[in-house]
Amino acid sequence: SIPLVSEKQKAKYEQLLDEGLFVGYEDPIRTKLPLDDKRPKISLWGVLKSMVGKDMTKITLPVSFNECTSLLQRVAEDMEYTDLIDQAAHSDDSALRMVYVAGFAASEYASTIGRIAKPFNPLLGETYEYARPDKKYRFFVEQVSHHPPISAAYAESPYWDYYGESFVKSRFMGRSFDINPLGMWFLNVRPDHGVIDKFGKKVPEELYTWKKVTSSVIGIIIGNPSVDNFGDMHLKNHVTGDSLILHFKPRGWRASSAYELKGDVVDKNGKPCYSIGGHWNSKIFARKLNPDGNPPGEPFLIWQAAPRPEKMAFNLTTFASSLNALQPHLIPYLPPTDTRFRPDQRAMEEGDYDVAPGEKQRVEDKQRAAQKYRTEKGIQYKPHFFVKKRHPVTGDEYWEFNHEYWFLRKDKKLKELGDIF
Ligand code: CLR
Repeated sequence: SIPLVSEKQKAKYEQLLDEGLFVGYEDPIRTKLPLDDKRPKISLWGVLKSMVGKDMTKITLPVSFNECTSLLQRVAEDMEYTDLIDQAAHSDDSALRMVYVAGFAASEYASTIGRIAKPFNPLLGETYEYARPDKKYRFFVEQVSHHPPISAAYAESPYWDYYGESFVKSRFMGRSFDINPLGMWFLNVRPDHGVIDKFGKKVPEELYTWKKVTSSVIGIIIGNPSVDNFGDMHLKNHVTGDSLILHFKPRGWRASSAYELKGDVVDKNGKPCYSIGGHWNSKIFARKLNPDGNPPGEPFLIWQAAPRPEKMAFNLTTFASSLNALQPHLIPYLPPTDTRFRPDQRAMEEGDYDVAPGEKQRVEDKQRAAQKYRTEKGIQYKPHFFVKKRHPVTGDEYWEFNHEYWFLRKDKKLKELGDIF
């Protein structure tokens, strides 16, 4: 496994171990769902054609359009390729770190291929945790708002902290179903040998930010729906001043331009340092640029999508298939609000398509009743583990994690968290 080099990395790892990073994750990682996917095939267009202009929260679809993941777990899917940000921490050149950070930011889109299904909309107060002792990270996400639906997440490892909000605006445009992420994502990287900031001072940590690009379901009318991801992702290193605009090309008519992305990392003076190019569904490469007129370096591979085994239920990736496993060692530590306990989603995973809709109705009614109760009593809802604040460096609004979750969890004190299912 990868060594811990800097004092900051060692201190962070000690803290994670102290807070029980490995506890509960002793069981083997699940690699596929227990059952095949036996949903009836229904035409998406047939169901959607009367819903032009509506957003996802207003569209009620038969459960057979759901996949048995929740939007909280879709956020956790960002964790599939954290090796890239570990790699960033092991690089001494800040522009090269940006290359790996960009690879990480783009890598999450590979898993959107073939997933034309609606994840479960999390209930207010629903939580989801996922830790990987083998990769030294842990992840936590909480549904902090219902109208509009907002999930706040915080992931950490000795080498980095990754946090932000998933807040998407969606609209069915008639031909396409567009999903626009509004939230900002933040990444602190702790490089092995520190950072020289833009003023020439040595500091232990750097901060990156970016927003996710637009996702869109296209080909609905022709009956061959697929997911495209497009737009400009603006990545910024606030400590060194490096930046990158990563351009995701819209698929267009020619299949040849599908999945393409490219962009140049520039330093604080605007000098190009690395060029990035590739396809977000398969491979991304980078090459070093020499602005002095010397020829650029040879392209090298920075990321490759994990193989997608055929016949995976709901077309999930191997990684996504691991997320909802209710592993025996984990159960005593989980709060009752964890997605793994959500009955409608569990029914779906187990192929009980008759049970799932009724359970979905029941938990949603329960959520409405709780909201009604709060309104009558004049109680303001407060998320358990996040507070909305202004970011000290960027000034953006963000959700600050209060870190209590892992402390409580270690002593199995999360059992009273809430009865939402
Ligand atoms: C994209 C990456 C973001 C988080 C995120 C949020 C919402 C997800 C979206 C991702 C992928 C596409 C998505 C969407 C919600 C609904 C939509 C799953 C993961 C699907 C494809 C819509 C299906 C159409 C229905 C009408 C059946 O970081």
